[in-house]
Amino acid sequence: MTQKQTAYLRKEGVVKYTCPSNIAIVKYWGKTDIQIPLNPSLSFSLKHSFTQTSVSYFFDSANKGLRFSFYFEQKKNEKFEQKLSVFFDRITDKFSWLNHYNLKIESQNTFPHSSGIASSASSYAALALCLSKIHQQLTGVELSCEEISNLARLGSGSACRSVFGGWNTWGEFTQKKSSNLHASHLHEHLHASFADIQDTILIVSKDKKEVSSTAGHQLMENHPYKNGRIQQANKNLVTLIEVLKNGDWNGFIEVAESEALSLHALMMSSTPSYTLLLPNSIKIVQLIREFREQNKIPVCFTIDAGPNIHVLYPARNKKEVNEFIQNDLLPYCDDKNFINDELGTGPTEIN
Ligand code: 2P0
Repeated sequence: MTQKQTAYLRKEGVVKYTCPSNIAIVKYWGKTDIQIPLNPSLSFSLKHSFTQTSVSYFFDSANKGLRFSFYFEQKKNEKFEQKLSVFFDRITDKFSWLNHYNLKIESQNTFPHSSGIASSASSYAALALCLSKIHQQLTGVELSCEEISNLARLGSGSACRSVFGGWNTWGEFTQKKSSNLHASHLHEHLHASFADIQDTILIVSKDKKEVSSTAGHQLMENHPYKNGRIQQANKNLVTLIEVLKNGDWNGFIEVAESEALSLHALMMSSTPSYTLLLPNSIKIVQLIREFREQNKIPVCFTIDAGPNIHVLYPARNKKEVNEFIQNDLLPYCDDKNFINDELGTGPTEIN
């Protein structure tokens, strides 16, 4: 046994975290190197849509490299184990104890698969939190939230924003200290109507999408609108931060809807081009705009990389918007499926 191995503080243990997904208003789309974003993004963390992950670890003197197994909803998931191998390869230089311990990772989500909620964001962030905690238990070294966010980014870009609750930026831009390596919590005093923002996710389709986000990011590399997109996101981000401070819902609506439709326009103009929106997605977009115009209620949409629509509104308008959703929008959803969510406070360690 080497000196390094005997230095670890524990032989075994188990850690458990819940971690929310997040929804971006200014979208991350395109990357260089290992999850370095082409443009800065801004999201808020959800409350009810989260992943719960536990990692059990035990020291094995016979180990000569990483050994782990992954179970999703109690079933062994070899496909995700392969993805996780790539992640672990990226982090074993920082966490050398990974070569000496066996890990059993067990994960489950509170939201259904392909529901328009980014499961990679909450999964990798939850795992990063668990690994950081184990690191602390074995070495005595506690990582900062930024370091944990950096770790989550190496699993999935958007995951770095799930390590914090509330509103978060990720990616460098001119007017604020924000890093490409990790997310940063927006510490500015935000208007109360954005501190209780509601997000009702309308499930237009549960089918697995034809083009993954990772493939979509790659198509930005030679995209004809790449530079224009980078400029647009930077401008929208600066505007959005002001809007959030001032409680300017009209400004918010303009940025949120422009970002959502621009994201899908980038997909439609990639080579090869593709569409993830469905006819019912567009119908819902039109109905939200009509309802807003007629009722002067601040309600708008954002869309992730899929056909499902996130309906955003302040808590004070919950009653009218929920009635509108029930009566006018659910008929365009798959089996009238939807998920009510809202801004949340971030991850929790389960003892
Ligand atoms: C976002 N999305 O900002 C954007 C908007 C989807 C649309 O980040 O390859 O799962 O793991 O870094 O983070 C989805 O992409 O991709 C995403 P990887 P990720 O939330």
